[in-house]
Formats: sequence, structure tokens, C-alpha cells
Amino acid sequence: MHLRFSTAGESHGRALVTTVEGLPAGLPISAQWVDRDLARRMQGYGRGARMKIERDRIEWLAGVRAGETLGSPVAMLISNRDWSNWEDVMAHEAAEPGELRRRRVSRPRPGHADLAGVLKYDRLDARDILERASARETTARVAAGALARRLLAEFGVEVGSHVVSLGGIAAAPPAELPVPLNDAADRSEVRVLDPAVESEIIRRIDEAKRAGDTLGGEVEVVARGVVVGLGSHVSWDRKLDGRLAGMLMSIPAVKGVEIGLGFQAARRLGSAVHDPIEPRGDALPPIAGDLRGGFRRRSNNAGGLEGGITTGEPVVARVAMKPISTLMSPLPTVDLASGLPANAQSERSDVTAVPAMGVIAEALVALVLGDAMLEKFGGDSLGEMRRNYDGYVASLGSRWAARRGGPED
Ligand code: EPS
Repeated sequence: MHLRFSTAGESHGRALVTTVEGLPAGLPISAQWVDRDLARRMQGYGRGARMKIERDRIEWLAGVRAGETLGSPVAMLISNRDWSNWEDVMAHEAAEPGELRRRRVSRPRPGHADLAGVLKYDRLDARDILERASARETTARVAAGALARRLLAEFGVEVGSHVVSLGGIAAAPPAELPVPLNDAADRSEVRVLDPAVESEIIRRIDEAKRAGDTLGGEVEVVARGVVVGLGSHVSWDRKLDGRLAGMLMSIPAVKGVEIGLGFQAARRLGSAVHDPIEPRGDALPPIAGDLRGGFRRRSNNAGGLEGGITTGEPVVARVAMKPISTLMSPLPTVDLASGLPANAQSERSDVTAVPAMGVIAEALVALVLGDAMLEKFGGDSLGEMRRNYDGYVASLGSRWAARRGGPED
């Protein structure tokens, strides 16, 4: 991995921390740039009361000076405002037993990490598990992703997302997605590009809330301006589709990922799946500076990836999230304290976090693409990376072009 990141922090602990290593020196960056994505992650109709408490923003800890990266690991801190309500329960030092019993979770929620976690880690209190399994951790990932997004922006890559279904209600987005995608999606409270279904989805969320239930949904992430040739067919762990799918599946509550046409492709004839190739202009390649090496596709069913390599078409992934597992009308479980049947614990939670999941998915796609860019173009400084990138783009297709008109192979 060329762009590594890790996070630490419990949902109701003091703070979240994230470190990002591998960024070149000289990348312009500001806290405002990162905070913008943190604020977007907190949005969306159907979020719980926690989002009214927090004002997620970063404090730089390391790796940035005078608005530019230094090439050293970047570390960021995001304080939890809610910590002040949990200091005793979440105290780091040995606490009074009474404090630990407060807010103990002994009735594991079906669908959450609670039960598997307490068994695996040999804990009595599922809070020891859920504090880290909580999707609060994605705040730190979005901060890391914002740095990757800043790197990609230097190379003209835009990563956006929109909700394609929520609570079983499908949106009908326009065939040509708006540019920039997020400006349009963020205008909707549920991040759909179909005003006709917006109020229907909001009604469904209200209904689910009244019933003490939760809702899942699907999001589409689109990265435009990605150069042909990121990732590789040569080894399984270098295939970019695998790297993207793995990363997206790591989002809490995500149960499915599709690239391009995804599962639909399995049901069609090959001729209705594969994207015909044509020259971009009337002439054959190369066209100077063309990210796709002078070619283009009539469709993009492949979602911008063939053989684990980017084609230069937009990279498109769909991500499916199950309904949140904290139900206010809880499901049957077993009380770990008594061993008897009980109803699962209900903690404050969201009815749905699908709109926020799109922002998280964008961040992770940016991290994977940023990693692949660094793998291909490397460089200790942004200038060095840019020279490598420009040299590659300028030479795309030149081997082939030099042979054209020459003796037949
Ligand atoms: C979240 C913070 C959490 C939840 C949600 C996401 O806050 P709290 O538990 O204090 O209400 O709103 O967590 C979950 C969905 C989950 O499964 O744990 C956040 O910051 O995104």
C-alpha cells in the first residue's frame, strides 16, 4: 500500500484520531477542506440526536505546515463533544464498578457486532465492542479520505455519490449525471437526484421511525477524470476492482458492492454487457493529453474497470447498506447476564444513515484511487508526481502510434 491510513477512537470516547501516510510533500491542504466532508457526513434525513451534539472538525496534529503536506505522516484529531456525557462510563483508568455497570450492554442486538464481539474478545459488557463497531469511526475515515480527495483533485479527479434507493424506494437519476455530482446530490436531504421520490423517501423514514424500525439503501459512487492504467491485471491483489470492493465492504452495515453493471451483467448476453471501443476523434490515437489514450467507449457497463485496470471511463461502484441494527422496537435476543430470552438493547441511533454512507464511500474510493495513483506515479513531492503523471499521459498510445504505417507485424 502506498497510501496507508489507520484510525483509533471509541464512539463515546474522548476523540477519534487518524493517521495518513504516503502523501507527497507540497500538497496544499486546509482544515476547512477536510471539515467540509465531515459536515457532509453528518447530514441526511433520518440521523439520530448524536448529530445534533457533534460539530465534527479536525485539529492538525502532525504532517502539515503552512498549508502544505510535508511528506511525513499526517495525523488529525476529531474531538467527540458527547465525551463530556460519557467521561465516567468511558474513563481510561480503572473505574468504580458502579460506573462500569452504568450503560452496560448485556442484551446484544441481532445484526450488530455485539454478540460475536463479546464472545471473541471475552468481554462481559457489549459496550466494549460496540464503542468501536459504531459507525462513528467513519468520521476518521472521511477525514483521511478528504486528504486523498485533495490529492486526486490535483489530477482533475472528482469523486461524488448519490443515493439510488432508500427503504426500498428507487430513485430514477438522470441518464447524464450532473457535474459536479455532489453539488446536486447534497441539495437533497436524502441525496437523491430524483425530486419526485424525495418526499416519498422522507415519508418512509418517518414511518419507520414511528414503528421503531430502521431502513437500508443503495448508493452509487462515481469517480470522473481517472486516467487509464491504474491498478493491474498481473496479480490478484493489484486488481483495482478487488481493492475497491474490499474497501467499500468494510463500511459498517454494508452487505454488497457492485462495479458498473454488477450483478445485472450476469443476467445479460455478452453483447449487451461489454462496452464497444471507438476512437475518440475521427482520427486514431494518440490525442495529446487524453486520459483514455485516444479511445472511448459507447457505454460504461464495466464501471471504468477492465482486468482490474482503469479504462479512463468514470469508475462507478454501487454500495448496499443493510438497515441499522439498533431497533427501538427491538428483536429477540438473550440476556448475557441472566442467560434468559430478552429483547435486544435499544440505544440512541439513526433510522437510516444511507445518505451519510455515500459520503463515507466517496472517501474510501478516494483513498483507493489515491493509493493507485501513488503506486503508478510515486514521487516524494507533488511536483515529482505531476512530472511522472504528465509524462505517462503524454506517452499513452505512442508505441502503437509509432508502428502505424510501418511494416505489418
Ligand atoms: C454515529 C454515531 C452514533 C450513531 C451511529 C453513527 O452515535 P450514538 O451511538 O452516540 O447515537 O448515531 O452509529 C451507528 C449507526 C451504530 O451502528 O453504532 C456517527 O457519528 O456516524
